[in-house]
Amino acid sequence: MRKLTRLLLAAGASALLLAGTPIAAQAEPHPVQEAASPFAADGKFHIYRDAGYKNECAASSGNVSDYRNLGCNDQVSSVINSGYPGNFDDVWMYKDAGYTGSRRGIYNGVGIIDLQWFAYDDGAPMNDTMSSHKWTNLP
Ligand SMILES: [Ca+2]
Ligand SMILES: [Ca+2]
Repeated sequence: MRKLTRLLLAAGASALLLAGTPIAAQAEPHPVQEAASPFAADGKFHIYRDAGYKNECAASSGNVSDYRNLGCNDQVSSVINSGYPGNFDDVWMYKDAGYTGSRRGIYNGVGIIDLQWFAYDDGAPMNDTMSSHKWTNLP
């Protein structure tokens, strides 16, 4: 039991460490270029119920204000931003419907294979909590 607690604490600490900035490819000197190749641009933000880009729920070229309309509210565990590079090619991911609550940005051309290791900018865990997303231009 003590070991399990320690593991959970470690996971929580990792999530906190990864909070606070828009998500780009990890540990790459040129994140956008490095990340672009695995995901051919199709103009859409892909959300998946499971980690590893499995069990796709939706691929949206527009904003989605409530994931309940997609049938995967509070279920998303991996995402890919394969929008066309250009204006409004980044995405805000929100914990609550209506583009509210905790949020975290993801740059164009980036995928997150497992959200359990990521947190919103305020430190809240991202896995199985997303409820809306909106295209934007991240700084
Ligand atoms: Ca899930
Ligand atoms: Ca939610």
